[in-house]
Amino acid sequence: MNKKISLIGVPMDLGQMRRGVDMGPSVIRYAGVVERLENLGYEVEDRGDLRIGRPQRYDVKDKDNLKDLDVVVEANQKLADEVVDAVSGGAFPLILGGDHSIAIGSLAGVAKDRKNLGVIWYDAHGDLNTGETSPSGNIHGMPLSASIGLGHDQLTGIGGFSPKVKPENVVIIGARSLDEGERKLIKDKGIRVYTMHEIDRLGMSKVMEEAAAHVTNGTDGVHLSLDLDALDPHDAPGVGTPVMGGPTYRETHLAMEILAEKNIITSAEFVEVNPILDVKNQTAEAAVALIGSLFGEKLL
Ligand code: EXY
Ligand code: MN
Ligand code: MN
Ligand code: MN
Repeated sequence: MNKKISLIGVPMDLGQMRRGVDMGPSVIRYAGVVERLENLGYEVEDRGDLRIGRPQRYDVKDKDNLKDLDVVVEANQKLADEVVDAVSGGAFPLILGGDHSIAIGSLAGVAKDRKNLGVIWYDAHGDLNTGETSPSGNIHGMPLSASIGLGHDQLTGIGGFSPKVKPENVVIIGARSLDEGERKLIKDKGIRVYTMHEIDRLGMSKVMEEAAAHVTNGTDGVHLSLDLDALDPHDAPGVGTPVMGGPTYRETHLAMEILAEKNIITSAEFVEVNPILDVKNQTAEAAVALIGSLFGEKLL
């Protein structure tokens, strides 16, 4: 693993309607992410938080069912530039959300130099809506579709090129809430999805072995996009869109350890931690423990 990490905070909460997820970077730092990584021997450059604009409050129907589109686009463009800068300095970009809409900017930055990027999308949701299919108009339900080149061109155009990722290089893990348009898209594009059914049936270990093989087949790097709402809400209550019946903290921890053993992840983000909805910062602490495992922490 690259021994130099650039930490980028993105205090964004405009991709969805529950305020508070903008404090995610702050509480993940408070839970000790920098110290945890330094104790593992990494050199961590904390670049601080990006500055995010204010909500626009227009009627979403006037804007192609995309809430706060312009501010979300502006923030993601900033993030893409920041990631490009971190990568050009030779660092592993570790991005802290913020809501999941920021994955558009992370992937735009990372994919600039990796034309065959693999992506692991660890999430209760598919995040494959567009303005046409979204039941909510919330852009945090759209970052994966935007990154494969679908949806509004202000979203797909972030970073100045599209698509960022090929659907065949993507694996979704932990899905248990998919909208009709998302299910259709998964079938049409042949996206590999390990729903909770496959996790229950095969076990997390086998799922991660298969997923790792899939995202490294012909790719030149792998981005991990980990939405804390993937975890069962008992283990990660501090998220805006919880869905019961998810992988446990233990299973997710194992998933991170398997990725660490395989040494395949070249960039990552941890998103959707909302301290207002959390219980004693438990979700931020889970995020930090998972980051520790992803970066090779071992008990013995
Ligand atoms: N599929 C629903 C929507 O598009 O509104 C819920 C999306 C939640 C997305 C969260 C962050 O992963
Ligand atoms: Mn998500
Ligand atoms: Mn989610
Ligand atoms: Mn463990």
